[in-house]
Amino acid sequence: RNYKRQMICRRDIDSLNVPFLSIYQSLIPPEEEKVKQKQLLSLLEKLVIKEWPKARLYLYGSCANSFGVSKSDVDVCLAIEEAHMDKSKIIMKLADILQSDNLQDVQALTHARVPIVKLMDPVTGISCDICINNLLAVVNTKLLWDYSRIDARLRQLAFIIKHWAKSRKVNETYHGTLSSYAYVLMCINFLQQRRPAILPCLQEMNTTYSVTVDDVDCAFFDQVEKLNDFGHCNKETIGQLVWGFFYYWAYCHDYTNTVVSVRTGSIISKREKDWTRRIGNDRHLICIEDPFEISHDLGRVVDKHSIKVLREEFERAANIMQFDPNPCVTLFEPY
Ligand code: 3AT
Ligand code: MG
Repeated sequence: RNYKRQMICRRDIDSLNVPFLSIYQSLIPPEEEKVKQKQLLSLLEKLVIKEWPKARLYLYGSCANSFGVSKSDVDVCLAIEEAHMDKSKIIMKLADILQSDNLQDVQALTHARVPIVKLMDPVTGISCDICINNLLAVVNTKLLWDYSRIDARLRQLAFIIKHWAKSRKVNETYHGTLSSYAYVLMCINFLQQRRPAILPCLQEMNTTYSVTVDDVDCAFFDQVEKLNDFGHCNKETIGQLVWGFFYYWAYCHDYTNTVVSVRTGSIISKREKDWTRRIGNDRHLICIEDPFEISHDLGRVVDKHSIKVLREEFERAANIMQFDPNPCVTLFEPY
């Protein structure tokens, strides 16, 4: 590993820009998908408001944070003040309301960790999950969306990393690997760390957007149209960044002592968060701090076995980026 720590990027790295960008282009959802999502959302709004006039629906997750590939499921949050009703009652009621319309496969999953209603809209062919009052996810969706508008390289990098993670089956939280949300945060932090930086730290700038959700203060700078030349001094290309990302996670990241923190735009120590030992099921083997719920480690799903799998995949990817004659194919070979 010491030898590899000094690895310099291959000389023909920029020959990978065109193929990486064409993979990125091929993953972007076509405009008609957005139109269909809006259509489905207005249908759902119409049905929900009949029952709960003050309720509101929000899109969140990859259909709204700009990191969604074509044909992703749509994540919807129902914001509702029904103090007397618990979440599973609302879920059952909501499923009833939707069932009676033309929607298909409506299922109420009341016992899931996050209770949801699942459904399929036969008109648009879109599958959709609706959760209740998960407003922190709506706010973290906005943060990701705002970051994506600062420098085009974030979206390119995150699409490539998510595509790699899905192909290599390391994007499965139920098997102890990381969520898409965690990978996007890793990409944002990686670009905050470049010198010169490609992304700023929006939560450390003056506040232009602020909400309090579930007692958590969420505040950041959101006038990102003023930042669209932020990364211009850094000329790194997508090939170099993909190489750098995998090289960092394979050979440079200090898994024992550090935490990736988008909130501070830096790498912070596990000690200051008291994440140095296992508490309950939180093992903290790879630490990615949630930008708002800062006691929340998105790496907590990772266990003794899956950390090994994950690190071997980072090393495999780094070695392919360095030595393989055709990285744009080999990187994504199905596991
Ligand atoms: P896919 O394209 O569907 O893979 P996604 O962006 O929809 O990616 P996830 O399915 O991982 O991402 O999660 C959906 C959203 O839920 C993303 C984020 O706003 C929120 N979210 C996910 N995991 C967490 C978490 N552990 N803490 C807080 N919010 C989360
Ligand atoms: Mg999703």
